[in-house]
Amino acid sequence: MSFRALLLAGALSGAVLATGAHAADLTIGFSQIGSESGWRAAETNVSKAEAKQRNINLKIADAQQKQENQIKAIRSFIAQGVDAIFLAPVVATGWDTVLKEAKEAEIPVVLLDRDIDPSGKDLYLTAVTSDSVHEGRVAGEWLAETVGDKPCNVVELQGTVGASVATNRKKGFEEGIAGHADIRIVRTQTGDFTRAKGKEVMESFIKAEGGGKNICAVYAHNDDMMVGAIQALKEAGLKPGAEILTVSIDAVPDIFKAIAAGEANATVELTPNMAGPAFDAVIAYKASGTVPPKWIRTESKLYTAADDPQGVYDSKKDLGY
Ligand code: GZL
Repeated sequence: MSFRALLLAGALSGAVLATGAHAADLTIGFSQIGSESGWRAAETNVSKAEAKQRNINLKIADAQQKQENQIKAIRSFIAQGVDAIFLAPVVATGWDTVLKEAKEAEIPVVLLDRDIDPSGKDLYLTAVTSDSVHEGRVAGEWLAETVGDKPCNVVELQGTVGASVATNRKKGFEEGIAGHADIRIVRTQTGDFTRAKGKEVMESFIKAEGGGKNICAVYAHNDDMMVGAIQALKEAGLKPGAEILTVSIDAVPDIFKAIAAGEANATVELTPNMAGPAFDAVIAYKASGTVPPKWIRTESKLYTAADDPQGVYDSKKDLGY
């Protein structure tokens, strides 16, 4: 029985609340998007490790990137009477009804790695995410600094349509290249954050852009789509990382392997450990009513070939990506 269920059953006196919830009594339901990318797999693996460290009973539901599966999972967690719900929202809209049900059941919700529309601000306790506009801006500024005043046609692989991070990374990148009129996004399409789709869309960009000779740079909203794009570029006889610049986001091991091989140029790091800060916020909230800030922001860092890519690859390769 979860801590909350025991409480409801009256089996726990107010004294426990005064002394605070013990993490070991907490059961948390995590509505995870899926396993669409190496970063997502790492987030899931790190969440399990962080829960184990805190003796938290973590129940993870994989939605295979479908919002309706996430909504079903949230309803199931509510019916089970979990102590808190983690939600990595695949898209930013369509959550009000089910999050209102969680609120009515007095089950706190924490968003992980993506946001929901501001109208839902009162429906969750806190959001543990990066600043995805900033990530896009860092990527755009790196490209602007790298190409200087030369003209540069960019093709963009967007993340999942409607995902907060896709909207924001696009916005940030455009801010980063603003003021450089000769850097232009000439093609943009979603690759849904996956390697396979990233490769497929890149193949279509190559065909549409004169066999690729008009392409100066590729910007991908995550490294997995970039790894797919690199494969497509190489199969077309092109030289990613050399004649075609690449910049993407996540800092997964395989992008460092590509940078070390001279086949990619830059990535912006996103920590897979969103669950650790989320667990700590829930424990403090349950134990002493401490209300966390509405946004717990994780850091971002640009990596290029100057940052020992092989060493970074070696340090990341066993972290569950
Ligand atoms: C970003 C996260 C994104 C990753 C992708 O916070 O939501 O989802 O960048 C993943 O790899 O699919």
